[in-house]
Amino acid sequence: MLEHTVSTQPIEGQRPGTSGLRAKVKVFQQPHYLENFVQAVFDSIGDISGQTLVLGGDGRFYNREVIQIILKMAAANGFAKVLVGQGGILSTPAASCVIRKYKAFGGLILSASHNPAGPDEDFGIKYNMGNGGPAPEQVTEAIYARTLNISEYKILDCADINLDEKGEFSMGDMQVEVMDAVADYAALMQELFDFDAIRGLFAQDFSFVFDAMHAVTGPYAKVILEGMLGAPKGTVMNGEPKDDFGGGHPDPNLTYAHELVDILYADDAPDFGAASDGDGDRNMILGNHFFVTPSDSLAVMAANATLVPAYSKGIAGVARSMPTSGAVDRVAEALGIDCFETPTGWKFFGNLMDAGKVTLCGEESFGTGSDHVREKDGLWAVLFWLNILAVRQESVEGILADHWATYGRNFYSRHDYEAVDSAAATQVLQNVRDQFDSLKGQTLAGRVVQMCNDFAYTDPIDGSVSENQGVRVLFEDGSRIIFRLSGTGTSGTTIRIYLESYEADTSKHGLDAQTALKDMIDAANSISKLPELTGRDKPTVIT
Ligand code: G16
Repeated sequence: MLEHTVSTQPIEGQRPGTSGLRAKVKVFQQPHYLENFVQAVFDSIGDISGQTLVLGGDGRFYNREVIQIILKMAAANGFAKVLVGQGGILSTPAASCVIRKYKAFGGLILSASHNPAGPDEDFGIKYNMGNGGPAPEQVTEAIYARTLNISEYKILDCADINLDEKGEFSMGDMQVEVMDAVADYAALMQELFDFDAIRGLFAQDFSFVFDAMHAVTGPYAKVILEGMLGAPKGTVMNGEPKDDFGGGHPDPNLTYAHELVDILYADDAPDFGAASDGDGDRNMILGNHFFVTPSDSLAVMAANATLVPAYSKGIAGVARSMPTSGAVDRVAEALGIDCFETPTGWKFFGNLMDAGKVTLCGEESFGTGSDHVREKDGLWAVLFWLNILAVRQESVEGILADHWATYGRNFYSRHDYEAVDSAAATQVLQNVRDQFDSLKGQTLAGRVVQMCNDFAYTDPIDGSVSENQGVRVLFEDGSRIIFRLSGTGTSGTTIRIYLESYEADTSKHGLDAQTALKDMIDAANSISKLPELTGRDKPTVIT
């Protein structure tokens, strides 16, 4: 078994985005592209000799080949042990769970999340720290800086490991443990939730469909929902993971999860529907003919947390990303707990959770989670809702109507314009920035503009500052229009417009969000000149 040091040269464009490095598979397949990035990670995270690494991915095309390369590089770089999910699989929250449970040094997670998979589609890789959470910006920036001056990487010349067989194997001096990808995560879920109550719900006249979208959550959902909780066989649809996700786009939203949406809006719709994404960290919650926005879902969870055993003593605080609606802020105020507003990206919640300041976190981008791991967690969110439904014995719509009656409704929507020309997208945001001074005090969409700014965040724990995290138009009545460029796309640029308006009047709570926000949508288009600059007359995706 030979250890090689291979000469290489820096490759442009390896700066991690909102959630790691994402690019087309063909880019990752270029000579040295993957190896350079992995070596840059190993060179930037401290002394790894004798340490344990967790490794797994969402099973997308190229996952298995990448696992073998990383194993050989980990061995050559001095790791003592790698814990790898059977078949090379670990959902993102399961990877976080395993890192924490076995006190690993960190983990490499292979995923481009909800982005499509296949030879011409996307791949991704990110490093998670020993707390189980995505590396913070200081670390991702150090990794990026290393990619710019890398000159060699280390790799072992040896046979592949059989990833399908559980057990312990040797690779040079390193031990590789191929472990059950589901067991540790399932055990953690059983500790958090009232499985007896949920089992009782399934024994009643309660119908539920979970869409795994041919992605990583299938095996987890089958074991937990159909196995441990006794949901009828067939509750999990599209439960066989495929390396191209069945040709689909496993993003659990109203556009891409349309198969599930059609079922929940049919005449004989079930009581409850949910979906998760490519790597199992996002979730969508649906009732019979009813969609729960991720922002509302977080607020409902916070308001009902004490119904769930793990949170029965109350929650320490909550956090949401800046573009997420303020619905949870109102719950936090009523509970007398802190609510933190962070930039987009789960990595910003880690410090707050480690410091014990927040228990629940969420983002408008279909992510919710708690301090049980340091990633958002799709199946956890579904179990949280099932636990609430089992205790309250009300419909999803009934729970939301009650919630809005108590706290008021934050009408909310996000409009995405995908694969836009990058220069045009930058100009859309600049147009708004150019009007920061003149908009202040003006009436727009029937509301007075209170202030405009570029959102900046100072981490309350380590004092690090993150600037330019979204262009904001904030109104006196609490309404908001926010413009951001996505940090996760791989084709052109995606513009996101986030729209929010608060309504206290219960008689108006039944309105459709697009109708309630119509004047805000028109105002956003007009101040940014988005239609003129992009040539688009409607968003690619509305959530
Ligand atoms: C990632 C991040 C999330 C973020 C989302 C959207 O999710 O983990 O924190 O909200 O991207 O980011 P952007 O608006 O920059 O595209 P995932 O599920 O893709 O890993």
